[in-house]
Amino acid sequence: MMLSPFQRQKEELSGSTEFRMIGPRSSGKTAYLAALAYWSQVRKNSSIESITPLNDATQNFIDKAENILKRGDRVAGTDYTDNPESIPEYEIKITMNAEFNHQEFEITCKDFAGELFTKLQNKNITAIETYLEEYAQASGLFIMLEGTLSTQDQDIRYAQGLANLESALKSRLRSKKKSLSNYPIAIVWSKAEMSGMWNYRRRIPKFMNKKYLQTEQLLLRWKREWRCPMNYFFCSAFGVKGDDATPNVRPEKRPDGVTVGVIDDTELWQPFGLIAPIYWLYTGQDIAELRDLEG
Ligand SMILES: Nc1nc2c(ncn2[C@@H]2O[C@H](COP(=O)(O)OP(=O)(O)OP(=O)(O)O)[C@@H](O)[C@H]2O)c(=O)[nH]1
Ligand SMILES: [Mg+2]
Repeated sequence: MMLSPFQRQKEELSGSTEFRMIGPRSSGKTAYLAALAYWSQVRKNSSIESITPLNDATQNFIDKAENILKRGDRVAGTDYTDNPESIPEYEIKITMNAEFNHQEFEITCKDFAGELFTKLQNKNITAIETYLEEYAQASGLFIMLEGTLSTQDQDIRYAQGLANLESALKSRLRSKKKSLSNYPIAIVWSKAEMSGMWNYRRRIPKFMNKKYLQTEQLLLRWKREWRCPMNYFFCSAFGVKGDDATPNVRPEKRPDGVTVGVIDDTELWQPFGLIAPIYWLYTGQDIAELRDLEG
């Protein structure tokens, strides 16, 4: 039987995967990557044994991540550029723990600005041609959506942006003769430690149906039409404090007056659901345990 790269057997797990992320402004993309890159240096008993940066850009990013995650600094919004080729590519080697037979795999991704999603929502497609090209070349897509602001308005804007993304990507994949059904898409809802999400962490379809109906319907149509692997995840870069499920977050006012969240108690920092979507994008395997684990 021929296996697509997406359906690797556990024993065959080696090599690399290159995915691209997209998500609205402030959905938590940079914080997610920072937590992913830095977590294994803090705690050794997660699903990850080690994370190794494979280039200088990744090492620099990890050094910055340390300030956010150890000192509770604010995450800076990512600046938009017209030329995604100028954005550093993060290359990370992930080594899983003994329970996962110390499996190793490499991922490559870039931290794009949320402004890109705004342009998609406004159907400003010509401005983002080079980005779309990168998405079409990648082996999978990581869509990050913030789950805490579940207004009808936000739901509609997500659905609009995703509808425009779907049609723009479809034509590019087709013109590259790439099969739509071989393009896995992970939908990752961020900030899942917050009330309104935490209780749904094992019932994500229910969460989407209740709080993001338009988005859910759009994604179901997308999956049906492409016949592609699509899976939903919850994650939190900040996590909860201890066992009482209190979100480990403190509101802080930025100089411009906007209130943002920073990690409250960095000693108790314990993110969750970071690896599950990447592991799935790479192997096609959805491991329940990884969804719950910090790493
Ligand atoms: N509560 C909570 N807040 C988070 C989490 N991750 C990120 N944030 C906050 O969400 C805000 C935006 O996070 P970023 O990581 O900068 O979001 P982004 O998607 O990179 O945003 P752009 O670069 O503007 O596209 C910041 O105030 C973060 O502190 C999380 O897991 N939980
Ligand atoms: Mg960012």
